[in-house]
Amino acid sequence: MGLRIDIVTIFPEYFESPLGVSLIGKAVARGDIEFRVHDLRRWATDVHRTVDDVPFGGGPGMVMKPDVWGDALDEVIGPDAAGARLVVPTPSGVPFSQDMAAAYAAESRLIFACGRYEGIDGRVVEEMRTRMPVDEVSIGDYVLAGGEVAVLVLVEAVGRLLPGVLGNAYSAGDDSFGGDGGPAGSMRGLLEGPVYTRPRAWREREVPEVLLSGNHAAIARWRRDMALRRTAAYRTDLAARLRSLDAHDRRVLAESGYNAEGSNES
Ligand code: JBE
Repeated sequence: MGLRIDIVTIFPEYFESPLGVSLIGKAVARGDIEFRVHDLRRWATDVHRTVDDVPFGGGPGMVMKPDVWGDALDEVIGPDAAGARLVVPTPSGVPFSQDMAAAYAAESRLIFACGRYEGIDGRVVEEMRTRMPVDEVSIGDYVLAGGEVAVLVLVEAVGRLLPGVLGNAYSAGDDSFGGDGGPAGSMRGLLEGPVYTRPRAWREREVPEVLLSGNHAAIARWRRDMALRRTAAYRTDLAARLRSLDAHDRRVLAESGYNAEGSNES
């Protein structure tokens, strides 16, 4: 049982503290996740430990060499690729999502390949796809210097969904994107609204009265309204995809300046 994660990178030291602390560190200590971090340069063949070369066709930057990556992945994967999935973070990948995090948390073996420079020679993914499922995934529309930070993002999103990782399993289900929201109505697809803790009054600001009322239905309704308002204001793309909205939901969205045509007048 548990999830085995291999990471291939030219910066193995990058992963030392993040994988050792907090929720992921505890999951490792418990044996729910096992990490193996591999230095790609181990598979370089020249004295300079070269892992990149100039791009065919010209252009800026360097491309990571297929021979080095191929040998690295062959050895890391081993003779039996069954049950393994290769994940390659790249800004040109499919957008990573909470649903993908949940699917990865149900896998037994993930191999992350961290590219640097302009990326990895395209034949590597082609070749590996003949042996196992390969996902090219993006964590967002911005360009990082390499896949290492993206892997940390993916690992944290997956790691917190592993059975037994979160102290309170229900709190994973209430999150923006992930949750089914429980019996008071689905929050799925909505951004979470604001949350509050003690003290009740802080710098003249009071916590919303409804949250102190003990009226659980009213609290659930208020939370959903705040979530609808935030989604309308910040994420018209998510608002457009909402299903099973009732008349009240629609009014809250409309009052927040959202209209079903997808523009936001506020
Ligand atoms: O999103 N990503 O996975 C990336 C990987 C490498 C560089 N930039 C990214 N955005």
